[in-house]
This record gives sequence, structure tokens and C-alpha cells, in this order.
Amino acid sequence: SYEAVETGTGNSQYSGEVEITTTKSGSGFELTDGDRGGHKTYDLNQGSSGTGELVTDDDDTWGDGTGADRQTAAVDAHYGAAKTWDFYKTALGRDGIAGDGKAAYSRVHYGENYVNAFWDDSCFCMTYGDGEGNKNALTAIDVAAHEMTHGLTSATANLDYAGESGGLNEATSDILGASVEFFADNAADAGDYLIGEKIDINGDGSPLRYMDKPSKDGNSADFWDENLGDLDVHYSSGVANHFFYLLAEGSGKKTVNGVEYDSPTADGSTLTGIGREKAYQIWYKALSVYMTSTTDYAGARVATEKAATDLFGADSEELKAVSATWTGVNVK
Ligand code: ASN
Ligand code: ZN
Ligand code: CA
Repeated sequence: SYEAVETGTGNSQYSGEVEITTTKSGSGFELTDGDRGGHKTYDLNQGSSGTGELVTDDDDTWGDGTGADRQTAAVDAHYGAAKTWDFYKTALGRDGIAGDGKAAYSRVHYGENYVNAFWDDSCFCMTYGDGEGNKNALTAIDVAAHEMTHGLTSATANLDYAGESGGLNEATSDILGASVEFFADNAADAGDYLIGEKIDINGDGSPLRYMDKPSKDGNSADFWDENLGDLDVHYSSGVANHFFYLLAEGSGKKTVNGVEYDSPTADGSTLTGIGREKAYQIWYKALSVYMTSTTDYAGARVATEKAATDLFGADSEELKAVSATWTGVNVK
């Protein structure tokens, strides 16, 4: 039971000062979120196994916001997990990753100079490295939501992590990762269609991935072709990320929350967006009802068309937009 639910103050590295849900424990507090299944955040202290130590504090004010301390990364991870949980509940009507109200847990400060983060089904947990020089933990909200969504995908379509289905698996994490960032509506990390823009993973301030034109990363595909499934899943995801951007916002130039986008179509067609909320509802319904472990891009087109039909009707503009947008990324 969580009768001692508290609201703490977190000084995060990427999202400014945030409220985090904590639990009173003895004379102090711990990072256990009793409002969200009891999600806990642990400090691995540069280790790479087990759970390390549950993060605790004396006065319920956490982190210094620099990332040079031990608590800041835990604040970002705990906040990201909470916002992702809230997005699943409020926007998708889903009770946690597996739909059963069960919390995952987070582990921060994994390894030395570890420039990655990951979800693991076997522990039902997500884990974050501290980045190059242990300076930029990979705990920004879009990264946290990306990793947590690997758990959601495992619990639903369970898309195989290879070939085209692997690209769709990766894209699902980017699509809901970006959607959570918009949902959180945080002034220090406003929503965008970029992935990992806060963690400086390239050392030059550029993001890891771009949804409006995925090829801007130098590796990802903008449009489907018959060799797409040969790419790494983090690059074949580009086509579905691009589909999602186009479905939400439309083609051509657009500025959202101060970020400029310019999204092309394969055939030069002009697409009009239906908005982000409808776009993620269609994607989630397709994922959770119609996709299976072997769904490929052609199958994703069918799955999202069925989802749009269920949600908006067989004569709907939304269904027409889904079909036209897939054609726009060369999935026919
Ligand atoms: N951060 C990576 C991802 O979520 C880890 C991996 O390659 N599986 O895709
Ligand atoms: Zn991923
Ligand atoms: Ca982002």
C-alpha cells in the first residue's frame, strides 16, 4: 500500500524543475511512485547488474539539475516514466505497459560512459547509461518513453526486432516517445518530432532522429523500397516515423513549438495532416489490435486502415488520410 504518497520537487537535467511522486519512508523519502503502480527508480552506481540502491532523500527535493550529482538522472528517469504512464492512461486508455496496472522500474547510472538506454522484458525494467564522459545521461523524456514503449510493444503486437517488423517496433517507440513529449507539455523540453535532441548524443547538439525527414540523420530511410528490411531497425523505422509525421502534420514546411520541419513525399503529392492525437490513436489501435509479430510495412498499412475505420468510419477523412499518407511514403 502507498498511504504515504508524497509530491517531491525534482531538479531535472532536461525538463527543468518538475513534480515527482515519491513515498515517505522512515524519516525520509524514496523514489517509489504510489500513484503509478509503485514504479521505483534505482541507482546502479556504474554497475551493470542487479538493481543497485533505491534512490532516497532526506527532504524530498531531488537533484541539482546538472547531472554531476547522483540524483539528477534519477529525477529525469522517474519523471519520464510517470509522464509515459499518464499518457498511456489518459491518451490511450491503457493501465500501464502491459495493461494490468503493473509498474516497471528504472535503473540509472548503468556502466561507465555508456551511451545507450534499453528496455528488457525479462526484468520488466528500463536502464539508462550516463553517456560520453558520464555527463549526459540518456534519460530525456522522449528516450524514457521510447524505452518504456518497447515494453508496450512486447505486450501487444510483439513485433519481431528484425527486418521490416523491427523497423515498425522501433518506430512505435519513437512515435509514442514523441507523443509523450508533446503530452508532458514541459516548457524546458517542448514537444517536437525529433528524438534525443536533449542528450547531445552526437556532441554537436543535433538529435538522434528526425521524423519529418528521417534521412537527415544520414542513415534512415524516408520512403519504402524492397531493400528496407536489410537496414538496421533504427533506420528502417524512418519510413513509419515519416508516415506518422505526415499523418499528423502534413507535407511541406511547418513550424511546431518553434521547430521548423520540411517533410517530403515520395511522389510529390501534397498531404494534409489530421493532427497528432488522431494519428497516435490510429497507430496504437493498429499496434494493439491488428499488428502481429511478423507485420511488415504492407501489413502496417492494412492495420492502420482497419484502425482508422474502427475509430472514424469507412467514409472518414481520417481513413483517406491514412491511405494517402502510406502512398506518400511509397507503401502501397
Ligand atoms: N536504445 C536502443 C533502443 O531502444 C537500444 C537498442 O538498440 N535496443 O532501440
Ligand atoms: Zn528502441
Ligand atoms: Ca524530442
